[in-house]
Amino acid sequence: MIPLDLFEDPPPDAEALRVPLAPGAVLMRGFALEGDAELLQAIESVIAQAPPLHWQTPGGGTMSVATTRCGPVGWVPGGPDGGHHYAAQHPRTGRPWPAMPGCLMDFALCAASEAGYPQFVPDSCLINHYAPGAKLGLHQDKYETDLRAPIVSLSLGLPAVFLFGGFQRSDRSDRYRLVHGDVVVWGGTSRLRFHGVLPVEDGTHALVGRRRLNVTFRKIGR
Ligand code: MD3
Ligand code: FE
Repeated sequence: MIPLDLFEDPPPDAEALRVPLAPGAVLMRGFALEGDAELLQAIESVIAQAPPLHWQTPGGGTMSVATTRCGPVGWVPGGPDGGHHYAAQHPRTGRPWPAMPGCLMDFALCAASEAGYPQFVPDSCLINHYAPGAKLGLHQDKYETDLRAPIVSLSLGLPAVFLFGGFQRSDRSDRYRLVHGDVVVWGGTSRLRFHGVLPVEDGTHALVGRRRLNVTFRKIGR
């Protein structure tokens, strides 16, 4: 008899799945795989109540990424110099932003703890919807009041190439491929680095379909 376990995958090596990107920033490959269906269902419930919108950029353009959000603090894209601005309601439905589903909050707390930020409690959750071809230009996220709080990001669906630049727009960028289930926690000095996403290649993901979803959990603190 050949022992059956010869045919099983080797146990995933947690250290190999944990990739330090910069001081304070860690990529946890596949961290969200186990609960992906439940997370997706929670995201779908937010999208159903508050459909993603193509917000205006400060330069008068329209973002190719469509964004919606949930949680108590209503920050949305398109503020001055590429940041975010406050919107109390969804501009089309006129309703306040949906509450953050419990499983999304639990996930954010768990990911932050795992990355070394056990105190983190998000008050805002931004959901970016990428159709094939959608991209996000290089920008900084600096509208949160407490820049010591990290940002937790969750990627689902189609893969994307993430650009991780320096502290100046003109600095060269490192590239990382983010795939379904990858989680990155951005803390420390990495919080103020420029970053963006290259146009998403066309394809279909078995669970999520023809799109990429990126969810960021933030502590805006206002
Ligand atoms: C690095 N979203 O919503 S998530 C954004 O894939 C945003 O949709 C991207 O950038 C996306 O603002 C990237 C990862 C991320 C989020 C915030 C960061 C990386 C970051 C803040 C500082 C440094
Ligand atoms: Fe960003």
